[in-house]
Amino acid sequence: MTMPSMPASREPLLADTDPEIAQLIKAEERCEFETIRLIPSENYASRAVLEATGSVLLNKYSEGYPRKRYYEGQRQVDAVEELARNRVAALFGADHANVQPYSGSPANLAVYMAFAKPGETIMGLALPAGGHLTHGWNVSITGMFFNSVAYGVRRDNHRIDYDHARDLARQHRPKLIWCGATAYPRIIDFAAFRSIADEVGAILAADIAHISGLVAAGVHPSPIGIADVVTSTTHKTFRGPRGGMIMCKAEHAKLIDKCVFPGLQGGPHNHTTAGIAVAAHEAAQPMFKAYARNIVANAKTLAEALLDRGFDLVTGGTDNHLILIDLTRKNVPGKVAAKALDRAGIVCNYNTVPFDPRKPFDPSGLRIGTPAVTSRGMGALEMRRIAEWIDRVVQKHDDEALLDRTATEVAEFCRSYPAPGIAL
Ligand code: DSN
Repeated sequence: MTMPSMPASREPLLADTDPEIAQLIKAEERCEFETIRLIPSENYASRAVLEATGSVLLNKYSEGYPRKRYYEGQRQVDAVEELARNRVAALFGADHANVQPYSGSPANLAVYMAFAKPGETIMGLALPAGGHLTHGWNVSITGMFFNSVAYGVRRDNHRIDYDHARDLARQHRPKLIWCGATAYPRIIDFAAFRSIADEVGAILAADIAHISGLVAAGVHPSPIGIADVVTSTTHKTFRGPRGGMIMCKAEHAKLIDKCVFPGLQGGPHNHTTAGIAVAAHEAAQPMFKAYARNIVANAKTLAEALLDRGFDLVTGGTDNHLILIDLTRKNVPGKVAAKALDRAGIVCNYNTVPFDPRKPFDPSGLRIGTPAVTSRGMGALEMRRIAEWIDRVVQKHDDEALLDRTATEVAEFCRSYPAPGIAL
């Protein structure tokens, strides 16, 4: 059957064409509005970012890079991508930015492709210590195709063990060293990793997916100018669309570009590129600096309020957007607590803690963070209230009536805080 063409203004809306999907999207909007979202890698993209990401740019194929494409009709797309990469490079002070990676994992794979051959040695922070899968963990392709050596955190304070990382580097002489984390609440000492990499002649890659918004705002030290290459997702503290980006020194620009396309990917997702451009523009505004400062201030207040309530925190607190709660002494498994909190309208994820005696699918910890709640304008008072709810739910995790009552209170509370991008 051929579809009759009609003016867009008369095309049926999603709710008419596919009510099932429309209803699910509405339900997700409501859920994101009426819950306290504490997953540290999540956020609320602005309406402007959503608009750019949901645009007709997704209709266009653009293999290649601005002014060097394999398809015609690129006037707009070239301009969009140039704006995106120039804004990202200017924001972070990088020589070069590539904004085409589909997300963080493909961005990291491009770095492997650029600097290491299969079978060669690479080094990264172990997953159970807070590292990312793609930093060489054994279940990831990066741990299968490369000889991966993992450094960890210290037993006494759960902070990155830079001395051990240096010893391992001396012993194994990796081609590539990753720094950066996915569940680490402290500042990362990029200069320490630079000195380790220099000692063994390795390329240093910093994955700042979790903290790129904080780095852009100057709230976390920047690895630009220290690491050879810096990767990030674009949807966490950076508050853009789901995507990836790579920044590097000028000397590596051509190689990185070649590894992203044609090395790993086909056509870039131009609608995402536009969303990244908008997010970079937003992140360059003074308001964003204040936002990033508030993320960290909120995390510190929330951490203190949890400590006051007898929670153990990995490393004893936080310097960034993220808190890792060790529930061992509370005698509640992380998964049980996360599920009870979800039921009560507080969304977080269960997580391993360093040297966790429990299994990854049933670990001892909870990972929480403040980027999304800070996007809603919540501050110190609200963080204390959230700590009170967490405490209550963890203590009485099997009290169904209490969980329901808390969910109602949380939904009522959330109504006072507008969520970027959501108009109910
Ligand atoms: N899934 C992301 C996170 O939650 O940290 C990392 O890839």
